[in-house]
Amino acid sequence: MKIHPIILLLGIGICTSAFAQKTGKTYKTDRYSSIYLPLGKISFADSIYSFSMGNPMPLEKFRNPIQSLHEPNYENYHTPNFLSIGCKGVLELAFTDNGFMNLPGNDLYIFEVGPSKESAKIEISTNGTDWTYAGTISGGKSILDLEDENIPTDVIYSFLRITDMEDLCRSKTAGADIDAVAAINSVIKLTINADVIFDVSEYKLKSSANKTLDSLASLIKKVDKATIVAEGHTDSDGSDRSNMKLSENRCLSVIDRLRAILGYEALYDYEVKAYGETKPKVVNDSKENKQINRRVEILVMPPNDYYKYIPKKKD
Ligand SMILES: [Ca+2]
Ligand SMILES: [Ca+2]
Ligand SMILES: [Ca+2]
Repeated sequence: MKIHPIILLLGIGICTSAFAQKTGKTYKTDRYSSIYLPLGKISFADSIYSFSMGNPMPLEKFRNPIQSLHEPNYENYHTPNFLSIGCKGVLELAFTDNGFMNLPGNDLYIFEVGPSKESAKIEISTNGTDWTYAGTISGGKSILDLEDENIPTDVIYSFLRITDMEDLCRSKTAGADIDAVAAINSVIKLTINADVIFDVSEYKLKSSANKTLDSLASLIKKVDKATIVAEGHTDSDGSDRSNMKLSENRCLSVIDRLRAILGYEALYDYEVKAYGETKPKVVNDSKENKQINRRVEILVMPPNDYYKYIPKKKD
């Protein structure tokens, strides 16, 4: 018998207008416009996954890939605070403290700088190996709504690839000029090994779980207002029904503790998604694999009312 995941909404309506939202931040995109990012400086690409300089190359001072990471800091065309990727250059970026999804509204913003807006192809990936076309930036259009390419709405991506499309190959800054890459719809996802916080088949937290949940809470605190989703998963031992119940109870234990640590007055909503054994990460065919499947995944998402502040795309 197929058992559907149990989804409980534990959120309490919280009046937020009186509170300052310190995580979200507005960034200037040019002299006249700006963009609001719900997760502020967490939103940006964090590390270079790979970089293949195009040909012709830009001047040497514009070749430092690190300049494409973190918050935008473009000053002017002569100051090398950005990376020019060269004609047909390929830059692969990784998001390490956040991921991005196709959520309502625009999802990605590429800070392509300098006087000429060069076109580039954008692809995205969950694992850095399999890539999906996500759109093209060109002629001043730097924003992408993943909905336009029918990107699924339940997948978290962690990699983004930019490929220069050869608009301006003979220039001091040949190729697309990347100052920063932002995930507008940013989420944080963390996985807890269930064995670390629970005894076998139990849902009461072990006393040694405190340390794990404390450090989880301090990560969550990077976001001052969010929906925290706990997703519970088991291995395939035991019945479907008992595993569903176990994963639900474990999520509730984790949420109860997080709530206590983060404070009941904090601006978080909580949600539990129990999946039992229906979504294994790996095949349940060995002791090691079963341990990988026993887990609680924590998703930290800015709540829906963040998105209404994001400007709608113009074109
Ligand atoms: Ca980041
Ligand atoms: Ca979208
Ligand atoms: Ca930069």
